[in-house]
Amino acid sequence: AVPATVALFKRLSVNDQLALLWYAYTEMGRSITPAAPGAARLQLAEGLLSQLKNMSHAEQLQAMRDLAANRNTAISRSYGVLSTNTKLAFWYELSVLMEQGIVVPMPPGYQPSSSVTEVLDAIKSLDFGQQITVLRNTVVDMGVDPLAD
Ligand code: 45D
Repeated sequence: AVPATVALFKRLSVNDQLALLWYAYTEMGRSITPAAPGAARLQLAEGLLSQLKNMSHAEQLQAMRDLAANRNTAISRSYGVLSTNTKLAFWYELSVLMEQGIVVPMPPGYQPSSSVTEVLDAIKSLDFGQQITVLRNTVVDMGVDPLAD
């Protein structure tokens, strides 16, 4: 079930991937919070997060699209060196910053596409541990590995 769900995610467009992560966060946020000792891990992503915080909303959105699309940018390369859990903690923190209006918020009244709803439903049908595994497998392949040739 996990590989099939990850495959569904990877077939989504870049916008839909971002939207999916957002809805996963809003639905799972409460259960994730206690499980996210992200604070310690986030120090490793601090430079990356402060660069994003200093961008305009349009630039932040572009940077997130670039991550999802594996576009080779400075941000994507900095992301690429993070560990998998730090990548998750980084996305989690971006969601929190979106709620605070520091990072570009979801457009008001945004309606997820049917593909997003489909992947979200597939994730919801999994148990919590599997949900985390799906999320790990989606964010781990984002960005660019600067050590790959
Ligand atoms: O205008 O360290 C669209 C554990 C449309 C434990 C858009 C853990 C157009 C160890 C593109 C949609 C494994 C539990 C705009 C950690 C438009 C540990 C924008 C786990 C504006 C950390 C969309 C942590 C945007 C976990 C900007 C499970 C969307 C963390 C952005 C999970 C979406 C984190 C974002 C999740 C989603 C984070 C930022 C699910 C982030 C999701």
